[in-house]
Amino acid sequence: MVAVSDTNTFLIGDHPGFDLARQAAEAIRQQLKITHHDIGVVLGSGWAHTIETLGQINGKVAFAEVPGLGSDGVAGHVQEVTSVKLPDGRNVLVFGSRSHYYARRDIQAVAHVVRTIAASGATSVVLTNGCGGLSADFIPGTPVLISDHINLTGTTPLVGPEFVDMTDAYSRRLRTIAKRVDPSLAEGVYVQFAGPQYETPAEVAMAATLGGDLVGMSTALDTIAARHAGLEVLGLSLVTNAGAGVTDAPLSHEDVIAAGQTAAPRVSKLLAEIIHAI
Ligand code: 8IG
Repeated sequence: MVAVSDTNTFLIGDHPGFDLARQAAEAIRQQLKITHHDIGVVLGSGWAHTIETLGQINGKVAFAEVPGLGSDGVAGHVQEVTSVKLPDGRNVLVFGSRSHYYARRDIQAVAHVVRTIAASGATSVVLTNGCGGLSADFIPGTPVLISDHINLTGTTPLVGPEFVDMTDAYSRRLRTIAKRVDPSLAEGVYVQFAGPQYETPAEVAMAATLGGDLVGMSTALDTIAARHAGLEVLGLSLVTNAGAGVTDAPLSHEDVIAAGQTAAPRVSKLLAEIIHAI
């Protein structure tokens, strides 16, 4: 077990899971010799190539070295944490992938990533994902700013009377900064299903009827945990496929990875510019 140093006063509270997050942050601190990170980033499908454009790499830690970080075994998910120094000197803690609820139905493992980011000292987190698009305008390769979410997973990382306000869950302040960086950036409501199966066309139609623009398997639960941990959230989706039934094409994970690779240069630049501006 890793001792938590007296100087680590981040992520105050006694929620189950905060202790493990403080231990994880301490392990990262000791491995990297970086005492404080300012911003967290979680890279979803299609966003893995961003790290090189962000800044200068301080160091990397394998998930296996960090208490509570498991592997979900999905192709394209990078199992390491990278610390990057921005040109202005701030440190960014970048998770190469996240723990998905579909991996083990372990909701506390899902929340552990953003809690670790909060325990590292960060006050904001940029959550990225690959997702399905519900409108014909959102063709594969389109980045979309998340304006709000609908959580259809039937679960939450919170336990007990933790009445977290979700009114401004996707920070208006951070969205304004992102749109200043790229005024053409679309905004949309992200609908999370538990997965791992993709939706039926009827479920995609339902999500659109409910007011959704995007369908995915990660970010609503991450955002709930992040808001609870006191983080300001910016959500960025990369549409990697049309939602089931939006076009005639069947969905395949290989196509999702290919769409991510095609869009990589543009979204890497976009994400780096947004993080520099935060
Ligand atoms: I990448 O079409 C990706 N993730 N639920 N639906 C859901 N998650 C996704 C999809 C999709 N594409």
